[in-house]
Amino acid sequence: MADIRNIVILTGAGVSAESGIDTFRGGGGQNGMGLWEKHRVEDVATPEAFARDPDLVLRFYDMRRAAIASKRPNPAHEALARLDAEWPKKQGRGLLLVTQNIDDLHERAGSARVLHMHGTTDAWCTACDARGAWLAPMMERPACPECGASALRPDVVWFGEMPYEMERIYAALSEADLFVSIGTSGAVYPAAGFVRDARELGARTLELNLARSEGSAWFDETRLGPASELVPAWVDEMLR
Ligand code: BJW
Repeated sequence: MADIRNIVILTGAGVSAESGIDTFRGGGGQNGMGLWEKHRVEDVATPEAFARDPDLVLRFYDMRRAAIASKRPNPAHEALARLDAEWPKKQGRGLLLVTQNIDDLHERAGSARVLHMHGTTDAWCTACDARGAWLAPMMERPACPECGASALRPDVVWFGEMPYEMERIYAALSEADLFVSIGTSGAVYPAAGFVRDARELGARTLELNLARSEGSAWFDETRLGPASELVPAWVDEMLR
């Protein structure tokens, strides 16, 4: 791995599936169904769906926040935290972990540099723009601790909204020697386009997934299997 200095890692729902958090599009979660069960995520994870039926959306995120709090990082999160700690210590080497997941399992495993491009389990006040950690239900329309308005929503990125940290992500992709995608279906842009961007900018590209993603043809290499096995083995290779 002597020629690799800068790594960008993208994770999706598949990295948390073995912690018991269901994926969005089925397969790999605890109950084998997509997270929204009867609904296509594209129909409900939108600002329009929230305006139309806020109870449906708030109930979903209240349940999700509680479920996430009860889960633990798995060996894939732990291996990525080991890489995060060890890789940059070798002079001049950089690593960025970009996750599409709103769960905090990367942080709880010990990863320090994590960008949540689709948000977190925090609350966002649409009246005063304050953001902060939130554990209580939002269904009851609690008041914002900053301004008192009952205008909290989950601090997540829905379809049609701009993902977070895009400038930092594209800056890291432009310097990456290796782009690694872990447990994401490649169905949602702009994340699904990172492999093409990274490749065109000169990076080697590696996919670790239970099944091939939609953009699988763009990867130089694909390894198929559960993240809890593939990721620790790949991290061992990188740190050898
Ligand atoms: C395992 C495993 C195991 C299982 N081990 N692996 C037409 C063409 C192109 C784009 C568009 C278009 N029309 C509209 C768009 C844009 C739109 C979009 O992509 N739409 C698609 C439907 C086509 N995108 C947007 O609107 C985004 N914003 C945007 O584009 O802004 C403009 C912009 C322009 C230019 C630059 C930048 C911005 C916003 C997207 C927001 C997505 N939000 C959600 C919800 C977040 C909150 C929440 O968590 O509830 O994000 S949707 C949902 O999908 C969530 C996820 O992060 C995201 C991706 O899902 P992920 O992680 O890939 O999960 P799954 O379930 O799909 O896949 C699981 C994978 O795990 C599978 O591959 C399994 O094999 C694998 N797996 N078990 C390893 N044990």
